[in-house]
Amino acid sequence: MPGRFYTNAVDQETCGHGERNIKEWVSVLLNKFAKHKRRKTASVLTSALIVFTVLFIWSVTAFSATNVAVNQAGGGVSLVPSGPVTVNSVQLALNKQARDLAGVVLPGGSNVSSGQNIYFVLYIDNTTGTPANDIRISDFLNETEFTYIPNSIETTLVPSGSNDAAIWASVWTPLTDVVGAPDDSASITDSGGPAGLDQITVGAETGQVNQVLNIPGNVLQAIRFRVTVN
Ligand SMILES: [Ca+2]
Repeated sequence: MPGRFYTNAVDQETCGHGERNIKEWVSVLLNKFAKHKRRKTASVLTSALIVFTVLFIWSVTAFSATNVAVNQAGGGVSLVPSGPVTVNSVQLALNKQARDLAGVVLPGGSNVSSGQNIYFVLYIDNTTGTPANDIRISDFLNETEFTYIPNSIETTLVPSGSNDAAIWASVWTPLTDVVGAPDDSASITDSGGPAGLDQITVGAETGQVNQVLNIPGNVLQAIRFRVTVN
């Protein structure tokens, strides 16, 4: 069951803004270059562009950053330089489980019977104190082995670190199969091949866009749906 998961959407968005700013910055530089090329500053600007590009590449691949503000205020005001501020990036894991109808987790390799209904559960535990914004999940059901049971998608929110039993015992909210940002945060469609619904997406996944999924800090969010074993 391949799944696709974006854990650092905030970082991606930030990088996107950075790229846009850089394009504008480069555009400004190129305009300046055009105006001043007769002054033989080409080599200087070219060097500046190369240096800036190198600095940008380094900045977006880093997973943490530390910065310190230093007092240069003057004007009779005396400030104390700040302590170091470090921003860390944390990779969050996407977990997938199969469970029987009582919620018992089925270990890998478990035997199931034709006609038996089981659950699949997808969950992300945001172990940080910061919201994980714009989470996107794409998961394909193996149609040769399972048939999706319509209108069975549900979701729940529990405290970070909740165990399997606590996740199952929580209150589950139904989500519709329907796609669309005005609807809710999950959907399922037929991706082709055998007839039947098989492509589950959660959040604003490209090509099957639902409501944006933001998981609050210190919260585990789970999605579950039921299938019949073929
Ligand atoms: Ca829906």
